[in-house]
Amino acid sequence: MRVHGDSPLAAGTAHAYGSVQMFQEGAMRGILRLFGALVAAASLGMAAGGASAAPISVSVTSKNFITGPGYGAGGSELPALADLLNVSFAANGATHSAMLDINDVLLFEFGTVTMNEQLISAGETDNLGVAAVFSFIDPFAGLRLVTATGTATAGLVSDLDVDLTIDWNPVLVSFGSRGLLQINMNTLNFRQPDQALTQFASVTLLAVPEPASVALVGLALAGLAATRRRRAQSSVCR
Ligand SMILES: [Ca+2]
Ligand SMILES: [Ca+2]
Repeated sequence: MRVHGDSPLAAGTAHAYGSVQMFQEGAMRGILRLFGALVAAASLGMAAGGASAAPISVSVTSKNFITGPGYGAGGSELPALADLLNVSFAANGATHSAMLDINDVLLFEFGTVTMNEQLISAGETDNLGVAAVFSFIDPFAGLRLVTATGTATAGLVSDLDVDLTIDWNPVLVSFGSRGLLQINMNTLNFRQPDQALTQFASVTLLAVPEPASVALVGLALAGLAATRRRRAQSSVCR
């Protein structure tokens, strides 16, 4: 697996972890979890049999965020009235491109998310879904969404606890017989007032699933048939 992109982990080597230390604790944990998920996804891809093919050109832009109606600035901050969670989402709009072999990862900064609340009221904890819009140029042209649930906990933000979690759901995107892309993003955990976290995104080229699955089933059936033959032969010998 190779990692392409503009994040500290893009080098894909052990020493890349050292440069991650400059990141905020929350972002680092998120990135490491994301990286773990990437390794797991890559292992899965390899286990599935990874058909070898020419590298595929992947080019994608971090277009924008679409936020649920629970987010917003303004309105009342009186605990009894407050109903908008002040979080700003900014996609950086940059385009990222790489030639990916199967299991390779294009890892890049999608944007920045900042929470500007001192106190979260009960009324500010609902309707906090988010979608991130990816605009692809290669290997297909079009938009793809990754969605997240947002979970806020009412109370003072300045304590040590996590106040808002934005947890993304990985998306698989098929592009015909050439294979599958998986889009994923690191979980964001906000713990402090006025905290800004970097939102990373990864695009992984996974193995072509169908032929590999068929091959695995074929192997299993062949194994079963061989076992039956051996049993039949040994019972004849007796
Ligand atoms: Ca508010
Ligand atoms: Ca806190």
